[in-house]
Amino acid sequence: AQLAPSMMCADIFKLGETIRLFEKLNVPYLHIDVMDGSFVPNLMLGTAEVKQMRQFSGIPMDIHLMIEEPGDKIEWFAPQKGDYVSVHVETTRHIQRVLARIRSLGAKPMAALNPATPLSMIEEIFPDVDAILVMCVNPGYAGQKLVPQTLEKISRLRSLLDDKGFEKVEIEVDGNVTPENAVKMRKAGADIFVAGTSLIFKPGDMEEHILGFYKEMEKL
Ligand code: S6P
Ligand code: MG
Repeated sequence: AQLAPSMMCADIFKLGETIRLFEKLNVPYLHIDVMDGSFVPNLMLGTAEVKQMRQFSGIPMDIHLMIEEPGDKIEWFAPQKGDYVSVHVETTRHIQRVLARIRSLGAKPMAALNPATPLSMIEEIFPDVDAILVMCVNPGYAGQKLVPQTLEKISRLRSLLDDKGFEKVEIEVDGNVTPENAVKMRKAGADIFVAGTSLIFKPGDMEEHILGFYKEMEKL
């Protein structure tokens, strides 16, 4: 199980020390939520934040583009080898082209699905992705409640991928990943866990939250 802390949930006044802690704990990705105020009802992180974080740290990024027609904006984020870039099937009309562009830039392509979007939307693009992002809340905000039927969706997706020979394609989950939900999500087949206000950006010691997560995952 891998963690991808959601940087929009971080305290911007402590951003430097928070990222240094992630480096110390070998956190594999920084999850970057990009929102355009059109596909989702909020505005969030942009190119300046991504650029500054890259200059500050070498932790790979997991860039989650919640924007209309992301195809011509991929380069704005200067994807690097080791990064994931995810685009939503709901907003990307020629998604195979966009996924191929992400790969040609050296990054790992990922397709994202809202809770209400059926898995049939991605069945044809398994060869084009390294991961599928199953949204477990409707995107736009942190601090929302899990849409319960997404748990069963994760296990259905895992079986579908395995049955078709795509065992290597990872599943990322995003939204209300509490310690309890993370266990259920892991059992359903999730590999990468976006950690927001439900898991690490909450009261208490962040290092303990992160180590506690990995300890729970090891037991499974
Ligand atoms: C939601 C966004 C997410 C949130 C994350 C917050 O639109 O894509 O990445 O930042 O879900 O986590 P939590 O634990 O507050 O739901
Ligand atoms: Mg996200």
